[in-house]
Amino acid sequence: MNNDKPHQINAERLWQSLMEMAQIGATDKGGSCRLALTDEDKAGRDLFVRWCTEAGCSISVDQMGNIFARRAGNDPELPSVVAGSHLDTQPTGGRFDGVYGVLTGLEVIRTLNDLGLQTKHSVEAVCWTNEEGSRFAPAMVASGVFAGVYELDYGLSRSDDQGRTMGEELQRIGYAGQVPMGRPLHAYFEAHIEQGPILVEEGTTIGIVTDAQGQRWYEITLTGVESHAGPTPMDRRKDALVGAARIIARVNEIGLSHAPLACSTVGMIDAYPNSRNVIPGRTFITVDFRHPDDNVLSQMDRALRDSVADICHKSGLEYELEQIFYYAPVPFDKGCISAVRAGADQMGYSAREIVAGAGHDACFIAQTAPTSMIFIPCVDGISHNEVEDIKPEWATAGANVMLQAILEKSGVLE
Ligand code: HGY
Ligand code: MN
Ligand code: MN
Repeated sequence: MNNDKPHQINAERLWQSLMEMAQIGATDKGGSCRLALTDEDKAGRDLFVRWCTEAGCSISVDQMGNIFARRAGNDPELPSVVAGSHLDTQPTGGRFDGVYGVLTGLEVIRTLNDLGLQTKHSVEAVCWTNEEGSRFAPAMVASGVFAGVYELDYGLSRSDDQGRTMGEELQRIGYAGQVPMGRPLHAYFEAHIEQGPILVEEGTTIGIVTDAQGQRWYEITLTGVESHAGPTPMDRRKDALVGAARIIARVNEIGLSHAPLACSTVGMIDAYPNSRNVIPGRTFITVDFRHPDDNVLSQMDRALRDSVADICHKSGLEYELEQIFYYAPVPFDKGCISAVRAGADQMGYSAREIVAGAGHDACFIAQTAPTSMIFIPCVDGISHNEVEDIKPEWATAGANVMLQAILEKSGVLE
């Protein structure tokens, strides 16, 4: 650091990289669609690898396709300081969810190069595979395997709605790495847009993320009797779509009953045979529960199971209910949180502590390494929507805080 001002990243270069990455899988409404392990995801990965190679990094890809770009420190035996996120998006995703964290990690490396700084610990930028859990459920699979939450076979066998597995798709796009999963990290930081309204409505620039709320995901299949919409009397029906409708309403009530912090969502529904004059014999729905208190998440789980049993009993339906994803609320590392707070202070940014409402790869990496996150606002708090947007100065601020935190944790050699 020169006498009066802390080092800063190159704001224009970061913004240009964000805009160039946004051209890959760009949608008509200004968003991004790079579903995990599609050709668009491959193109984004290839661009990230090219940029990191140009920045002098060594590239390694592990068995789940996680990409690590390493700027060597002067003691290769020491565990790395890592910063990153994901490049895969939702089908109607935004230009910044995940991407911002990956390119912030790269921008820190580019800035260390500009400054000619040597660090004790190596510094790495990482792109985690399939954070979103949209094409391949559940979410955060590859960071989960890295952290030992899931076995490698489980991760590689996750399949999409066409039956293609992650392992097959990693091979197809050339990112089936050979590097074994998992290793010690000195620290992991993830910069991310908040994806909610708190920072932007307060006018606060930096979120010092102290915790992340827990999640439970379920898949529910209801089976009734397909029959003709005309001659079948109403009291003789076993209508799987009416049953699903009652459960969907109940899922919403469960969320509202644990206000203000609980979240409950049914995001997907399939009706079979999906013909306007056939009473649906089968429906499939997904349920997503979130809460910062694990006990409340358990109460919501109990309420769901009891409600599904009661609704199906009264509607004459069979059902299968499977929980496919769960992690408890995550407390991040005090030392990493302090490094983020100090970075915001050094840069003079407004900052406040905040709990992450979304899931992030950091939630699993926190189980294996000192971890925390840096949030920046997003316009109107909107994300998982093509209109997702940020101000360039927010992007710059988060990356400058990341730079200070990494300088602290990696040990700069004068
Ligand atoms: O679902 C989530 O919170 C994340 O976007 N995968
Ligand atoms: Mn994300
Ligand atoms: Mn997301």
